[in-house]
Amino acid sequence: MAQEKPGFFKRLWGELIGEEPKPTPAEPIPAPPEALPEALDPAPEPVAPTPVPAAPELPEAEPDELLPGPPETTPAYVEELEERAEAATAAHLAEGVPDAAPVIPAPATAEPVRLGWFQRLSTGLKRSSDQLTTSITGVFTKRRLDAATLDELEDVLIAADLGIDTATAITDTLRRDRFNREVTGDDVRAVLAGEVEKVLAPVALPLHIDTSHKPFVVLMIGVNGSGKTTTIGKLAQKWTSEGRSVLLAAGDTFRAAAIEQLQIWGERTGSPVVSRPAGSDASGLAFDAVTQARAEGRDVLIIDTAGRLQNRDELMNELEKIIRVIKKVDPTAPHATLLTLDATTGQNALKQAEIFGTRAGVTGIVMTKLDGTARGGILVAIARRFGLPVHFIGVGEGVDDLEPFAAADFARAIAGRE
Ligand SMILES: Nc1nc2c(ncn2[C@@H]2O[C@H](COP(=O)(O)OP(=O)(O)OP(=O)(O)O)[C@@H](O)[C@H]2O)c(=O)[nH]1
Ligand SMILES: [Mg+2]
Repeated sequence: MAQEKPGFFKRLWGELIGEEPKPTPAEPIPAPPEALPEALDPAPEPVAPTPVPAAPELPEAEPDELLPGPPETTPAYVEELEERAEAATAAHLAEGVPDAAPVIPAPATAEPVRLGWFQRLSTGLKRSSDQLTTSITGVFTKRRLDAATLDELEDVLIAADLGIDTATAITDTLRRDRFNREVTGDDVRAVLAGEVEKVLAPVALPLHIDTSHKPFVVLMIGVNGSGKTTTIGKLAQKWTSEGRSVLLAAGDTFRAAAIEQLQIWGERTGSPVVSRPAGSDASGLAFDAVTQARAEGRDVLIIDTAGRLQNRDELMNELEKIIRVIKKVDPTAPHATLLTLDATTGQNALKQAEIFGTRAGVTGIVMTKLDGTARGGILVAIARRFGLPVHFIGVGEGVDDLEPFAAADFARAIAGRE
């Protein structure tokens, strides 16, 4: 496997350790959809696009200004993100700015050699693990384990987004077993890997498709640019290649480019796409999609949604409405509500998991972009805090860059133990 493609472990590891982040090809933050009127009770009807209000005079945002900023976790960053989203909305409404063309990565088949899973994981996590292991080595070069060293280590682990509980568990284990003895960076990494695996093992659960539901309805949710649509493409590829019949629903009805983006994934994976013109009601689209998937006897329906910041109440209301309307066709649906979390977001991902979890009943997590971040440790903090199943991780933009989540691999990758 070591001779295969420098794979997931390598990429994940590379990101976890300390190299300069390579810029993730990012899309402009899309304008958030307007809250749509509750128009679907009892039966959903197509809803006319929301009238465009007179927009305030805002400077037209340059595409670059709309790119997600550096992954910071401060309230200022979140505020900035909101401001950008609002500016994008205003510019869109005021100028009728055409949607940016969706960034669709080239099919992964262009890649001549496919790397093994563990290699890809470790490469992806390299930045996170480099950062951690370099710091650990700095702390533990020829030192006896004393209270000051343990404090320093705790700081390193917290800075790596692992969360205070996990950081404390690691330092407690070392204090108990190794206090006043000489300890190497390797010893510490072994304890780190063990502790991380302990936290992640209970949440590393495959996404089971219950075939008694036809269709098994998957709703994809998350903040802007977190990887929802790309993950849908990857899942469609995976499930169609397993022989399942998949229908996709372009539930991000706000942007024409979002619909087009899903249609391209549909073509690429041989999955038909249910869509409506941009500006249509997302709930109505979801209703139609479930009805159509049921009539066609589809195995799986995957519904895309517009990106929304978790603190935008009206957008979270819209999400609740989509779920209510889906239940009108099948009261047991959605059968999986997957939250995509962008690993580069850092601590804000905790808030996203909390609020999307409460408002939309998240059943599982897909963590994306673990190939481009030094903040992979956040997955450990999320697992410990919420205990939500982690089904998959995204380690690239290609159609095959989605892997079932494996706790031991992730733990080895983040601790730099190849
Ligand atoms: N490196 C990397 N990039 C990814 C991954 N998943 C998604 N992306 C990229 O992230 C960007 C946003 O992905 P989308 O799938 O459009 O995200 P989204 O959540 O649908 O975005 P909105 O619909 O705008 O809310 C695209 O450039 C993707 O190619 C991943 O696992 N790794
Ligand atoms: Mg999308």
